[in-house]
Amino acid sequence: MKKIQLTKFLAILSAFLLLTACSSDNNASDSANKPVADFSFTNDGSTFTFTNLSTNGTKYRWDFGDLYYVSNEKDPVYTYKIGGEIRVSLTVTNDAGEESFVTKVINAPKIIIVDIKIDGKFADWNDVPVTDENTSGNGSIQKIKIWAGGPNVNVYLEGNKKMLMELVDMYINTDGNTQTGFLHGNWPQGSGAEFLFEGPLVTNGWGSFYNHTDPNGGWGWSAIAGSGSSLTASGIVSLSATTNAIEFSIPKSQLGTLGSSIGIAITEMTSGWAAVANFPEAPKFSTLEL
Ligand SMILES: [Ca+2]
Ligand SMILES: [Ca+2]
Repeated sequence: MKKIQLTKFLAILSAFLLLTACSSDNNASDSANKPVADFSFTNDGSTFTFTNLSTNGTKYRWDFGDLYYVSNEKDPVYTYKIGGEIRVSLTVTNDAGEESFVTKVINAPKIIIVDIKIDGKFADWNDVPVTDENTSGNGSIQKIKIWAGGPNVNVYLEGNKKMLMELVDMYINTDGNTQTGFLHGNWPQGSGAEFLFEGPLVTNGWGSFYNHTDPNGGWGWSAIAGSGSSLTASGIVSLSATTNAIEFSIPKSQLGTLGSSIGIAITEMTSGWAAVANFPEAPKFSTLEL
C-alpha cells in the first residue's frame, strides 16, 4: 500500500517538474516573440485609415470584411463600396510562424446611389436629404431637394395645391458666393444669383435662362439664346388631395463653372404674372454644398 502511494507521489512529482520545465521554456519564448494583434482606425466618409498597433509581428494580413479585398500592408487605407457594420480582421505573424488575430467592427457610412430621372415618379428621390423646408405652412412650395451628383442639377419640389409652377422667376447662385450676382431683397442674408430662369416650369416652354450682368448686384440680365430647352421638367404631379410635386433638371453646362455650393430661390406666379409665393421663406437661398 505504502509502495503504491510512493510510486503515485513520484509520478505526480515528475509530471509536475516536467510541466514546470516545459512551461518555463514556453514562457521564455512567448514573452520575447509571441505576436499580439491590435489596430485602431479613423475614417473620412467611406475611406478608412487603419493603424497597426500589433507587437512582435513581421507579416500582416488584413481582411476588410467586405468579401472583396485583403491586404498585407502594415497600415492600409481602404475605401468601402458598401456601408453598415463590417467586421475587419487583422492576423499578425512573427518570424517563428506564430499567429495572433483580432477582429473589430467598423461602421461604414451608407452608400447612396442616386439616379434621378425626370419622369414624374419620385421614388428616385427617396435617399436624397431635404435641402430646405417651409416651416410656416404658408406659401405654395413647402419642400425642396437638390441633387447635383451627376451631369445635371436636379430639383424636387413638393408643395400644396397652390403649387402649380405656371410661371417662375428662379434665381440660382452658382458660384457659392452670396455677394456676387443679383442681390435679391427677399433673401437678404444670402442670394447672389448668377442666373435667372424665367418662364413656366415645363419642358420646352417659352422660358429662358438669363446671365446676371449688373456688377452692382442690381436687376440686370441678359437672355441666353436657346437656353429654355435646357430645362427638363416632369410637370406638376398630384400626390394627394393636399400635395403636389414636380421634378426638373438643368445641365450643369448651362450654369457655367459651379463653386462650392448651389443656391436656389423661386418666386412663383400665376400665368397672368400675379404673385403666388416666394420660396424659401428663410432669409437666404436653399443651398446645397457641393
Ligand atoms: Ca423621377
Ligand atoms: Ca453668386
